[in-house]
Amino acid sequence: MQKLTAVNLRALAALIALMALVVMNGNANAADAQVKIANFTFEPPVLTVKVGTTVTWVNDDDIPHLVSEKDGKFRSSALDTNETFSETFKDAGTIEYFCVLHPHMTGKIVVEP
Ligand SMILES: [Cu+2]
Repeated sequence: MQKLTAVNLRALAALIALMALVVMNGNANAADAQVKIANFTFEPPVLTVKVGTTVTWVNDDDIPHLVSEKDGKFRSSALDTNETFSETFKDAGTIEYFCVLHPHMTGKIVVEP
């Protein structure tokens, strides 16, 4: 009886680990992408993602930057060093954005169906 319980517990632990793996993989595939802001540049300058992806910008510079869609459809607050801003893209298309404080800083998100 004790042996059986130990085997069951091991099987259960393996199943939980497997489910956790599936969940983590699912998130990585469906969801998250990152744009780094460093040296007054969005990196990568053009990022291609699938519909439904959440893009997170992170400021690696020592000075504040903003992330604003070119027509203001979304706009972050001023991001200090290591601060982030996220936007989820629900429609396919090309989104152009720039930094309000340094308008020469531009980037694009290409959202594919
Ligand atoms: Cu900037």
